[in-house]
Amino acid sequence: MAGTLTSISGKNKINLKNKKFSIVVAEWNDDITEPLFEGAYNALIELGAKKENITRVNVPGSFELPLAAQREASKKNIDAVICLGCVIQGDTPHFDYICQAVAYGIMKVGLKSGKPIAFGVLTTLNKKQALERAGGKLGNKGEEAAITVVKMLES
Ligand code: RBF
Repeated sequence: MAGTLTSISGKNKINLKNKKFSIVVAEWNDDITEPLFEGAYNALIELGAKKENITRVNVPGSFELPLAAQREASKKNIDAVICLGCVIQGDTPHFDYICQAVAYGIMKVGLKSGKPIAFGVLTTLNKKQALERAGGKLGNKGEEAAITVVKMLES
């Protein structure tokens, strides 16, 4: 299946031993973003990254992800950034504003920096959908975000 760890495991085109990664994690909905972080971190290690080359940066909510990603991407020694967050729809239109701003902001950081920046942000209608995508029956989107930046480093 596309995007799973097994689809890339053992056949990386590049050696990740000297590549440096930053994982930016939103604290909002941390019962979801923690498993996303574990998925991303473990995937990088499994693909050959070194523990000491993976930095974690926390931000309060997903809206803060683009700025933190920009700060990380502007560092010379960072090769790729993985953004992790979880926005769950509520009763007000905040969901649409946050999701749109975050998606656009993260894309801009990638285009401006020229470095792989992954959008590992769940945008779900409820907590159940989020749990299913954070290590549940639909996999772990943090893991998939890590695989994405590795694929982009290879391309
Ligand atoms: N941040 C998230 O990462 N996920 C959310 O589901 C989320 N819901 C929010 C709902 C409201 C009404 C507000 C005002 C903020 C929410 N945030 C959420 C926080 C947001 O990303 C950001 O941290 C704050 O708006 C401060 O800039």
